[in-house]
Amino acid sequence: MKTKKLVLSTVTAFAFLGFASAAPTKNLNIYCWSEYIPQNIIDQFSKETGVKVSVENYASNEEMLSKLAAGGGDYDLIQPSEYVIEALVKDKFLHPLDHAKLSNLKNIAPQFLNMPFDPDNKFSIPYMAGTVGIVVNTDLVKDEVRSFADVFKPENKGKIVVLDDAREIVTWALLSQGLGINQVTDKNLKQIKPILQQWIPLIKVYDSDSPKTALLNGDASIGVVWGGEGAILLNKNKKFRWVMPSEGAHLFIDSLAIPKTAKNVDNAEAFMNFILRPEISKQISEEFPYLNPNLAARKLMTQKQLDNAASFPSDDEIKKMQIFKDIGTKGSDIEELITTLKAQ
Ligand code: N2P
Repeated sequence: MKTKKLVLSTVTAFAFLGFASAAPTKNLNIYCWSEYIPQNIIDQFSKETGVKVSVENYASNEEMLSKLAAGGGDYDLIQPSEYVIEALVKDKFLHPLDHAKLSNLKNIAPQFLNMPFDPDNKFSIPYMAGTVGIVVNTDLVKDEVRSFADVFKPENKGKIVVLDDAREIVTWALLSQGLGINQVTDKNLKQIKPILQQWIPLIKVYDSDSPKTALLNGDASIGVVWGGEGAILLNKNKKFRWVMPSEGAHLFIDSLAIPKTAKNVDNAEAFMNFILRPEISKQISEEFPYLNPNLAARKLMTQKQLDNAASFPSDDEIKKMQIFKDIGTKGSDIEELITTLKAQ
């Protein structure tokens, strides 16, 4: 008898609330890399869930971090790379994930789960992985290109497009000296400074959002770009060739994570689980052909997609790749170094 009364009053309370105010808008604020999450994926999610999604883009991890540090934005979902997840976990900035809501995480290849930057994926799920390599327009560059050293030759002055990313540029110079990509010490920065002083004046275009554009419109004939951008170029025209730099490359793992300050955690987790669906993840790869860590999605992809060397490096190539680690305050040293050299 008592129970029944309680149930009845709960129902009445719900009905009352329902009439008293309109259903609250469901929101999700995403802050992500540009050219990475297709608009039609956002639209499908909104249609299915009724969640109103707003998206803001950034072109580098550092741009995202400085906006977060300045207290800007009101984000529910961010998309940092591995070394930034590592730093944000250290800083206790991320919201722990409810794995009960992430049933599709099982679709991710084991090699991309439980990585050192986030053991047990407590705070992040892999979105896409990839590497950075060289694209050559073989109509315009006739010399054999195998390495970063071959790109940054005086003959290529004014023909080069590169990512506008200090950590990247410093990495290529470190690799060219046989140094590890995380060995960012004062001594090594001193060693690579003269190399960068030769390289930087040769560069024509800096573009992290869409480095393919300069290669497509002829502003550049050779470039150092994200794998997914290279893959798009290979698909567009046979004159473009992808080269894995002989000095080495790095493997990036870009993840989705929820800031502690997020107001719409449930919607953020729902979006995570949505993009982990094989059918959705496959569609993401169609527009942005990176190294898709989702094995179930790969099963739905064509052989042509899987054979694109810029999207999917070979297992041997991947094994040799290093992964960025958080380098703490050395991060600002390299920003300063590159800014100074660009201005010279
Ligand atoms: C997508 C950028 C790729 C992110 N436009 C590289 N970490």
